[in-house]
Amino acid sequence: MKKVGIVIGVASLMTLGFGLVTAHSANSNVLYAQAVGSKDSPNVRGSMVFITLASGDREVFVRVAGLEPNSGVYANHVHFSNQIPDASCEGQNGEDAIPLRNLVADARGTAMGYTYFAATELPDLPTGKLYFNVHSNKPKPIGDYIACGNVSTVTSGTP
Ligand SMILES: [Cu+2]
Repeated sequence: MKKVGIVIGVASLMTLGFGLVTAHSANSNVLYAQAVGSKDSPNVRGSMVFITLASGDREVFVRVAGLEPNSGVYANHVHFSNQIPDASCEGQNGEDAIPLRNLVADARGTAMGYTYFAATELPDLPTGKLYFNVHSNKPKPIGDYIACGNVSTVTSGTP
C-alpha cells in the first residue's frame, strides 16, 4: 500500500521549502482536475476546481460521485512532489499534499467539499505537476486512492 505523506499546516508547507516560489500576480488562476475511478473503484468520479483569487486567497471546490451511499468520510488532497517535477495519477508519486476538507458521502453516494485558504495560509504552490486524489476510507481512514485527476491550469485576466 502506498504511503501517503500529508502536509498539514502552513508551517509544514513552508519548511518543505519551495525555492520554486512564484510571486502573486494580479491575475486569477484556476486549476482544474477531472478525477476518474481507480481499477478497484471504477464508478467513483469527480471534479476539483482550485481558484487563486487576485488577493492571493484560494478557494477549492470538489464534487465526487459514485461513492457507496452514506459510506462516511473521505480524505482528499492535491498531491505533488518536492523531489520530482512530474508527479501524476499514473505514478501516484506525489509524496507531499495539500489537504482539502474531508468529503462526506450522502445517500446518493455524492459528496461536495469546499476549502478556503487565506493568502497567508498558503502563499505559494509547488511549481511541479499536481494531481487530485480521493482516498478510500477503509481499511484505514486514509487508504489507497479511489479516484484521481491530473491537474491542469487555466489563467485568465490581464497580464
Ligand atoms: Cu492524498
